Formats: sequence, structure tokens, C-alpha cells
Amino acid sequence: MSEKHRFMTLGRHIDEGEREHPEATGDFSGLLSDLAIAVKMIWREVSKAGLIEILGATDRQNDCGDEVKKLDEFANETIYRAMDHGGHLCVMASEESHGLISIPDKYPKGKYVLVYDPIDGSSNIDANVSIGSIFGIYRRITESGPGTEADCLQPGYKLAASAYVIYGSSTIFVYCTGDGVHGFTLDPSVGEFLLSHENMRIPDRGKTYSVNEGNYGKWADGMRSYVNYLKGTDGSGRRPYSSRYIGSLVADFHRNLLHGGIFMYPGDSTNPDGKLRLVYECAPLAHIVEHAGGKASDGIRRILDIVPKAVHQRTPFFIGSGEDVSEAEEFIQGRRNH
Ligand code: AHM
Ligand code: MG
Repeated sequence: MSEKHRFMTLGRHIDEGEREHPEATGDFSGLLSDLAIAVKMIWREVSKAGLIEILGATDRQNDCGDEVKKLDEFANETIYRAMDHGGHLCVMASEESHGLISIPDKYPKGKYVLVYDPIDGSSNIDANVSIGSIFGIYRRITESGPGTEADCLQPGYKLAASAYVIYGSSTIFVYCTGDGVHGFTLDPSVGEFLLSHENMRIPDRGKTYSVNEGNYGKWADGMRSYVNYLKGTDGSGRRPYSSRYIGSLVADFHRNLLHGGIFMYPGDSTNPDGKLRLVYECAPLAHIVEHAGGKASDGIRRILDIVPKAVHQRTPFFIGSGEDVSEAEEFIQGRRNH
């Protein structure tokens, strides 16, 4: 590790990035720093989840119909509490909250909007499999006062920043403010995220596909043909692809970002829009992958161009290496079948 990396904390990196914009007020770095504190508190609970009574299901379902785990609730609340009073945000929206999350009257309203999935891959918690958090930050489009739904329903290309955290064998915070994608690994002994992956770039093509193939029988012909194609052989040795599916979007995405490949959650006969949520899962990761040189699509459209109609809207999702995603689109759109 270089000397620069040894001492480049996430906070310092954010501050240095902001200094390159003389017009910046410090609001944005304040917001990201608050977020980093929330993430460390979530990490602390995730890492001791097996030891305390935080594991196990509550008796509630969230707005998407999923069983809500206690850790989901903890993470949702922690992010909210860390972000509600800083004066940076005007409104929030989360996978685990039914409607918009307002900033309490007693606190000032800021110019940014936060959308988040507090714990992604939560069905994996009990099995000690990697999970994550996903964040998107927009500039508000309303003038002042409390933020509204319109502030949350912006297309992904308007994201001011995006980030995800993977709570894995180590905890990594990856963020993008439009100037590259950078990863920081938590050093628990000093309690800081340290720069570990500067300027991440996804390979143009990978050799891995990630999809829940148990749904094969419900897929459309194009999707089946594409996966059959990936499993086939060719003279160049480029295929067959390896299949890797953790079932934790952040973890599957992170691996493919590092090594190349494609993650897919397509629509199927029972869920035409797939499972994943556009606003706080797909758009922030699409923002990151594009800035790392990759691509994200719903099979037809660029994810970042889709204007959401509802906070909890789902979308088919294809994300990863540019050439792989383009190839998937050809099959999904019926332009090729082998
Ligand atoms: P969650 O946000 O409720 O945890 O659901 C999202 C997760 C993703 O992390 C993962 O890619 C997907 O659901 C797995 O779904 P499936 O079990 O249908 O393969
Ligand atoms: Mg989730």
C-alpha cells in the first residue's frame, strides 16, 4: 500500500474532491461524512449480528412485501437519525419506509435528497453471507421547504453522487461523485475507511454471469437464449461463462465491477418488472458502473434515462461490463438468438 493510500481516509478524499469545486459550500462533504458515520454504526451491528438478539425476522412486511429483518430496521433508523438534522437534506426515501421520509420541522432543510436501501440482500443475514447498503444523492428540484415526491423521482442521470457499502470479509465503501469510482476499506483498528481501490474500472468484457437461474422456466425466450449462449462453448475459449450468484446484489455487483461480467434480474412471467427497485437499488449502481466504464440497462433502455413514476418502482436490470450488457440487450430485444 502506498503512503498516500495509507493516510487517505474517506473523509479526506471527500474534502479534497470538494476543494476542486471552489463554489462548493461544504454541504456535500458534510452529507457524505454523516453517511460514513451511519455506515460504521451499521457495520458494527452487522459484524456482531450473530452474537446479539438482532437476528431474526420481525412480524412486519415492508412496502415491497418482503419480510423485514431486525437489522433492516436498525439500519433504516440509523441512516435516518444520522441524516435528518445535518441541514443537508430536504427529504429521504428508503426501501424500508412506506412513503417519503420527511426532515423533522425543527431541523433546517437542505438542497439534497437521499434515497437508500439500508440493507440489501437481507434474506442472507442469517447465513452470514455478504450484504450491503446502497445510496443515491440528488440535488433537489423544488425551490425550498420540505422536499417532495418530485425531488425523489428524478432519473438516474441526475444523480449528484452514488455509493454502496459491502459488509463482507472486509467492509468496503465505494462512491462516485462524477469524478471516478473510488473504494475505501474499513480498517476497524483505526475506525476509518482508507483508500484501497482508486479509480475503479470495470473490464469491457467479463467471463461471469450472475442471475437466479431458478427462474429459468418463467423467463422470456430472449433471456433463456442469452443464458444458453453464455453456457455454450466457442472456438476462442471465451465461453462458457462461469456462473456466480450470491443473491446479494451489492456483493454480486462488487465482484463483477472488479473482475468483469454481468448481473441480471430480468422480468419474468410472474414479475414482469423483475424484483429490483429502480430508485434506490438500480439507479445508484448504474451511476457507479457507467462512471467505471460499464453499462446498465433494463434490456431496452439505459437505466439512468428512466424517469421513475413511484419510489418503490421495480425494473428489469442488466448491469456490468459494457460488451456483456450490450450482448444481453441483443438477445432480450430479439435481435439475435445464438
Ligand atoms: P432486498 O433488498 O429485499 O434484500 O432484495 C434484493 C435482493 C438483492 O440483493 C438480490 O440481488 C436479489 O434480491 C436476490 O433475489 P432472489 O432471491 O430472487 O434471487
Ligand atoms: Mg433491501
